[in-house]
Amino acid sequence: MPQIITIDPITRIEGHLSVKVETTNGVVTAAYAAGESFRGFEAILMGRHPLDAQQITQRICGVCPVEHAISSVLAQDQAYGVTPPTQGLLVRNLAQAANFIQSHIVHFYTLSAIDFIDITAVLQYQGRDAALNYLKAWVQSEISSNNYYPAAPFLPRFDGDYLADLALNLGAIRNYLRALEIRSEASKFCAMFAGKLPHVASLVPGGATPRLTARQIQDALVLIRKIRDFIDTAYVPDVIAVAGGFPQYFTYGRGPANYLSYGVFNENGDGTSKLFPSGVMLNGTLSNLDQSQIREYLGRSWFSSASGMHPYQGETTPDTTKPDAYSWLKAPRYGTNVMQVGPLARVLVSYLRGTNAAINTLVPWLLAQTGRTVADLNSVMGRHATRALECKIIADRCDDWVNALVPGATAFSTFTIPSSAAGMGLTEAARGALGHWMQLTGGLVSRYQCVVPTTWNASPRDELGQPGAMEQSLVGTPIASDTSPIEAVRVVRSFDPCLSCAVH
Ligand code: NFE
Ligand code: MG
Repeated sequence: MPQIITIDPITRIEGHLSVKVETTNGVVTAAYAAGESFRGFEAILMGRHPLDAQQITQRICGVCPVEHAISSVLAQDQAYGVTPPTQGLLVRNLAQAANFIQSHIVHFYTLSAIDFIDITAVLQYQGRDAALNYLKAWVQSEISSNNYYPAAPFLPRFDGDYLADLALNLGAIRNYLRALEIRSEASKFCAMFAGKLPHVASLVPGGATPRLTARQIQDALVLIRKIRDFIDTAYVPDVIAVAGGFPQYFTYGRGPANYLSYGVFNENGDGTSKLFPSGVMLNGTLSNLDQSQIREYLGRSWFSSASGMHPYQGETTPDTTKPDAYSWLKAPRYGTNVMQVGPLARVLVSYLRGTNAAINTLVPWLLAQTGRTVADLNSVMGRHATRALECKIIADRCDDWVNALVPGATAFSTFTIPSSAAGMGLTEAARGALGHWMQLTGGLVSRYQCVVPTTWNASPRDELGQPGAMEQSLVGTPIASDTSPIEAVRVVRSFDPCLSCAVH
């Protein structure tokens, strides 16, 4: 008889995810990931003015609002037939890049690293750093209280399952605290271009509204150099150290070898050149993206709408009584293929395309540092490591984009809104491929469908019975303790899931 372990809620992710795994002899043989809330943003948009779309869709999430704004304005650019000027592309790239950077740093340090580094190492800290001494006192009081906090898995029951090296642990703990400050610097950097955070103000169809001064551009340069220094001296080395301490996590979390990237960070006006190119990998073979292949299946999802529709035809009608449904996520597929999206997909597609010089250098460097092959990156550690590499590549490129800004230049092209139109905005969010598909009738939104990164990764089964990417990745994971299934949670967290986005 399989043992059933339910982890509900999964902490240190965004939104509400319940994961149920079946284990036989301590190894996962099946997994079910359930998104636990309905939000209804696609329904909220019906009948509204389209210029509300980039504001309303940002409220899908407080972590990746910028990317929803970008997706929406890209859909509107296409519907209105408008192309932003170069300054507008730069401002959009910089706002979006800043959001990736803060998201990746938060994901590693605040959400994931404490699954791997030994926070109790701080008890041996003897220096005078006030923040570290504060943390030391807190850890001491937690341990003596004997509270078993799900958010703080550093209690004695997990002894022996963390990095053993005291210097590495203390360094990572120091960086955990620095990461809080760098995250806020990245958000400040974002707000320089996007007006405010979260839920930015300046991104509009046709480009962006800021007219930057030379002083603002100079300030942005100072900030991005500080952020780049943190990525180079803390984030990337800490991920490599964690990878070195947990080699088995290059074998846990293997998902389908299918990867989807819409491509992101336009380097020219028509979007044909991107920092991370688009592409589809099916069982290792790379082909060009054909967005008409995108479908959303609803066989096991709580919706009564027609299943298997392209987002230009899809609808979102909730049905809480549907037999056999178990998730509020739809199940996006490429054709009928289950795809992984996210940093791993972007880095692998870019590496195979060979168009990004930094990736051409950094991927072989990563493999040499960790003693791994490209195939091993399809794993828990591969997801963490490619996320860190892409964070470095994006931050380094920001330096060039800031230097290309022209003080006082307009970032905006004018447009008129047609009565009837359609447009799609395909971009990438920190967690993967993000698309908005919009239709207008009588100048108002008559259909709006979002297909979101975590909807791809954490989707439930489809009508063919195929589990989603995260569900497949959990299979094969050894679980040492039924009451503390930390190994399964590490697999889930490697996807950086955001269920708020996924159910939208
Ligand atoms: Ni709520 Fe989001 C990102 C988007 S994930 S965080 O990144 O779109 O599904
Ligand atoms: Mg949707």
